[in-house]
Amino acid sequence: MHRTRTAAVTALATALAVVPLAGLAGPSGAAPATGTAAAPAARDRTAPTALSPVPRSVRERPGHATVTASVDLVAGPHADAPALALVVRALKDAGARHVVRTGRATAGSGRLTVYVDGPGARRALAELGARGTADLPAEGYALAAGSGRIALAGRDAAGTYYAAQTLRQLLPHRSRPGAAVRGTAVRDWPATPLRGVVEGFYGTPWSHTARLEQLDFAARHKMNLYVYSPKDDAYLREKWRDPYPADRLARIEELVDRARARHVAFTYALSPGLSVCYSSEADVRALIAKFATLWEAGVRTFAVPLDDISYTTWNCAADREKYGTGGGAAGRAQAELLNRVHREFIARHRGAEPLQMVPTEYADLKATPYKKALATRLDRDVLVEWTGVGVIAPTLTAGQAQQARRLYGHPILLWDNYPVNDYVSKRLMLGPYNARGAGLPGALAGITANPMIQPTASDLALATVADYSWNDRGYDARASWRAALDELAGGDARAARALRAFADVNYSSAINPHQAPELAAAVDRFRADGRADRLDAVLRDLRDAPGVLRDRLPGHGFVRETAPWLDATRAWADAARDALRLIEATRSGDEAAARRLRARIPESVARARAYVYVDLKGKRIPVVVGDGVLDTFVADALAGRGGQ
Ligand code: LOG
Repeated sequence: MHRTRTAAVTALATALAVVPLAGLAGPSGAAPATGTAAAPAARDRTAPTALSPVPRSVRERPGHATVTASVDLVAGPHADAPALALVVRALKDAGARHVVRTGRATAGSGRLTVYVDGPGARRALAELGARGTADLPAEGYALAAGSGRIALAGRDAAGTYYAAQTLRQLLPHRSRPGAAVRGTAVRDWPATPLRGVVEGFYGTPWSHTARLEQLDFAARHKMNLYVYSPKDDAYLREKWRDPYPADRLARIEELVDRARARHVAFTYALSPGLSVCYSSEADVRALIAKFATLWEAGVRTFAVPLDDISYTTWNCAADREKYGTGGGAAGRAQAELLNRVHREFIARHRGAEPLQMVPTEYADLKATPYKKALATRLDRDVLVEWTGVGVIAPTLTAGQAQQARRLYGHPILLWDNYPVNDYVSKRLMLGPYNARGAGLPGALAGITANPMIQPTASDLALATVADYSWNDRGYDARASWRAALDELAGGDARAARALRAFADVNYSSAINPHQAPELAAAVDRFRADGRADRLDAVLRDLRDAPGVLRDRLPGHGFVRETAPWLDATRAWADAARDALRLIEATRSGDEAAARRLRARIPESVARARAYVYVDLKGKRIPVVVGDGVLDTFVADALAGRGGQ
């Protein structure tokens, strides 16, 4: 995971540069945003963004393709409609005025021709010296640019869509035609079939808008799964038998439609475990009936999570009589229920995806009667979710995933509890996905990440999960994280710097054990060289970061969601700057200044500790930032231990 930039990444940076052509710098500001509604307005950029996820292979090739005012689009008869829409938008964002769908390219027209799938794309790829899609894995794609044309082709519809997503990143943002894109050939495919997010935490569920935005975000990052499973939505747990009121169902329908248009499978997860009677025919019917209403709403992927329930006490006497007691009995009961859902619902609906389930034992690799019962009795096609060794697995390897596969006897869908913060809601987890070994995605049916209660703030970590899940071998946690900061900042360099300083003090978690790595390094440097001016500059930037973010990203979900942490960051940075002054005053023997600072610092600290996050139940939870670094620095200074 902690790899240096690979040759592929470096090659990429050069291959994707837009050819600088004299006099082409257009006026800024006119390009419409391609991102979500919440994304900050896109600005003109002459260089394309780095490709993320990093493709399997990117080659530079001779020639270039210029975005002309009018572009010919030659699409195969079955070309994916969302992919085509995305290609058109990306071309217009790059300065094209018209994109005209046509049967074949007109030789010598001087117009850029873009081929998407079909015989045209096949021929154009060959002419550009790129291989076709025949031997690519599912969702793979080939893309080539050069000699006045661009060709995209997918192994399947999703592959074409991902080719279009890559084209979107490859093209610059321009408000007028003329940008020239260097000759490039990309060949790419995912490391694991399912990649996405499981909204599976306790606490305030995401809003409807946040979910819609999440689906857009997923698509941009080549993720294809969203599991709808918030623990505090009563219709999914306590009231699992109850039908939805019309307005709620309409909202789910909207999510399903958005997901479909983004090649994301919307998974509806119903958790009956708090009250289900496994041997009750009525309960089996109720579960299937609820799924049937969701099928009508367009859902094609279903899950039955049975985590965080008791499997030693039954919900009805009939179960004890039928199954007996113990883990093996629970495994049998669950397998029977799920098999009925599988056989009587999933198998009878054409187009339904394999059922997913979360076992009650989901966080270890111990051989138990419960797992044995699932392995031997649960229908083969059902995917079993598993969190790794530990609910929050500090590390994960391909070997562990293979062992889980053997133990549960089913394909394993990783439910990774990162960056979820429901168990430490005082904390934001803004660091990258880490400590997951190379080769892990290939041993799994997929990777889903359980996010924070704060949806937009989760994007930093989720972008890195997406990068890892798509291409673990090309994954560089810090490079991926920096790309995520830039994306969240909407290409605004000042906002990106402020975001980085803020994310640094909200970095630590089970998978990133060191808090505030950049600030801690600055403090260490100061301890070594005594250069207070340098540390003060770092602390000043940290102090200003919340204001910069509020100014540069007004109304952005990120600044709304992180408000108490932003306030605490500013207050802690103030306290730390005073602590630094105290160290300096003491060193220079300025007793009066030292006394004044000593009196003032505890007040700043008290203020810094007073900012709270208010949870779903109204509980006020003081937030932490830079813990172990900022507080320690201040405490050391007060104790006279701060200097060299
Ligand atoms: C829950 C999950 C929760 C997470 C972290 C699973 C499968 N279930 O211990 O809803 O967000 O821990 O607190 C869980 O992880 N159980």
